[in-house]
Amino acid sequence: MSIDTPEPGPLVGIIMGSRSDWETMRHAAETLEKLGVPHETKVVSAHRTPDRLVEYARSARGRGLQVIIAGAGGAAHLPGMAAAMTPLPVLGVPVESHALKGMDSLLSIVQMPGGVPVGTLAIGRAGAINAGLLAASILALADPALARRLDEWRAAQTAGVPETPA
Ligand code: RP5
Repeated sequence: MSIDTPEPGPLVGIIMGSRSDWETMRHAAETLEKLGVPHETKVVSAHRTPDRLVEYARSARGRGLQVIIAGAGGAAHLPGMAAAMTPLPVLGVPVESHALKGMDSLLSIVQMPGGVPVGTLAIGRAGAINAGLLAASILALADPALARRLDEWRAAQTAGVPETPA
């Protein structure tokens, strides 16, 4: 970017309950990077840093964010609590836990009470990638250039699938 064209502010906020979630959540960031979607990343724990969560979720829309991707493992309350405090769409990524392989994370995130939605993705890396793609699709509804980049991404994926297994 030149000095005349300031970097656009982040449109997607990627939050995660711990630094240990980054190995999974980096796939959401990398997906957005490939698609040219401005985003930010932050560790925000529902349990260990509740005040940081409140500040983040309540200020998200005012700061220009349009979608939040929240990843957490175990008793994964982060996506649901974020959704409780922002009108923005929240996409939840269940991080694979050691003890229960992410089933705990999945059930904690997916079983929201009616009225406070979290769009829940698959456990682990696939969920993080798809959260990035889904966030981009949401933004693409109002961004034709991004919609074209998504179409190109899909076409490249299709072209990369061989017809024979070996
Ligand atoms: C959750 O606890 C985090 O989202 C993480 O998946 C899990 C374990 O955190 P660490 O003990 O590795 O920091 O809050």
